[in-house]
Amino acid sequence: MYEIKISNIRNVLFWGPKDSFKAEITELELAGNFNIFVAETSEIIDEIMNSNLIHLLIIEAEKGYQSVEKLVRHHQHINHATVPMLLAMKNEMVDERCDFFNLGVSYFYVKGNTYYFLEMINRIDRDMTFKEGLKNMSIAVLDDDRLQLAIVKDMLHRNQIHDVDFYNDPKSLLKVKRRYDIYLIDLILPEVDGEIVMLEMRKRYENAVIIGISSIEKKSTIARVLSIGANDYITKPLNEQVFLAKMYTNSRVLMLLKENEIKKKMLQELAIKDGLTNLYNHKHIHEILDNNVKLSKRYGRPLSLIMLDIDDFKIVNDTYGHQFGDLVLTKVSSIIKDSVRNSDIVGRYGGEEFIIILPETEGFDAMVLGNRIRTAVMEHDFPNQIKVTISGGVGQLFTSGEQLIYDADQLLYHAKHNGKNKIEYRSIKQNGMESYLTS
Ligand code: GH3
Ligand code: MG
Ligand code: MG
Repeated sequence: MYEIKISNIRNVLFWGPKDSFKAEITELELAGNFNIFVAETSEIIDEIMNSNLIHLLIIEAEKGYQSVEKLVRHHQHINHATVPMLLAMKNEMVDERCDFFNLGVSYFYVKGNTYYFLEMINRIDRDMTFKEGLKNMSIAVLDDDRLQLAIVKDMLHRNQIHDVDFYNDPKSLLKVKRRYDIYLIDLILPEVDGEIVMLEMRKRYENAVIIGISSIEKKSTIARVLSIGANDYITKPLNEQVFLAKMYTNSRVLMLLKENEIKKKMLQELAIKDGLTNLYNHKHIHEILDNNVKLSKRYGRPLSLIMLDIDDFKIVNDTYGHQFGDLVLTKVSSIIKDSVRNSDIVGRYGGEEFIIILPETEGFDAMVLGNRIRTAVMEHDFPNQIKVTISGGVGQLFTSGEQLIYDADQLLYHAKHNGKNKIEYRSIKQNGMESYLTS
């Protein structure tokens, strides 16, 4: 059975005798999730469309071109023009298709094969997703002919595409800082050639959709425009159907690219972050530390590091369960995150061990911050008033990242041996004597 995956189409209106759509109605009922309406005469179409938000209109071609035209014009007039229309034909009707298409009927199927019918429904639904996506895209239109700009403006607005800026000279578009998703660029312009503008936009924005518009139909011109990096070419005078079809196809590529970008970012995040706490993982913390050590040495700026470890966490787990332990880990993470500045970097170094990298921070100030975090954890009431404490060691950069981690780790070890719930820091006095500051 054909699997139907729908996210936009719910309310379907058939226009024609109910009997002639028997097979289609049965298929949609079987697929579930559709509300089906049938208008046997054109008079009740208005009534149904006014009281229900119709997502798809299926038309019986037997009604004939003239009555379909009458209906479409009427609906364009009362603003239902954006509802996609699917024409049910007895045979391929190759000659008539073009006329219907120009009228605004974009989809066709030959009756008798329910597989193709359902495939068509899926395709229309997918197109609707792209059309929705297009509504959120930003578009720049460049044309020196104001009448042409008005025509494009009309077409876009009629199709609910509103984030559009119009430019009538190339220099103003070249000057603008805003990055658009789609550029519609006329070829023949005063002063700067449209092709130069396209080249420049392609250079600036690798993934933008660039469409050349011109009355020139010469194949060599079209080939050149495409070869300099335009995604497509549309000839004037613009035909709304063709224009929109090209906008949809090209924006679809952009949407897929954007989707891929998001997926790539998610994968990159996954590689550097810890799944439970969303803090940076061990490996990434080392990378960040290396960079910060380099920067700190180059500019002679201080760099400190705090290593924190939850006290008796094994007992917490053993007494209240692993799930509760996880909750403690996430809460302690957020307490740490909330206590530091944006420029500080927090990572989960191991099981219940955290590292905070503090650029531009002296050891003493790091110790003060460590203590603030220690107090916040100590004072926090976990569920059932359970209390948890942490210990920590503070290191300041003298020689290398390894030294910084080693010192912080040693001092953490001290803090544990000195009774836990402590932050330790070793200050080096001016006379070279070392002393421990414990809190
Ligand atoms: P100390 O005060 O000396 O630090 O003692 P401790 O019990 O905190 O330290 P120990 O290293 O003996 O035990 C750490 C425990 O942390 C053991 C381990 O099962 C637990 N742990 C590590 N990762 C996780 C985790 O992701 N979730 C939970 N719930 N527990 C974890
Ligand atoms: Mg511990
Ligand atoms: Mg530990």
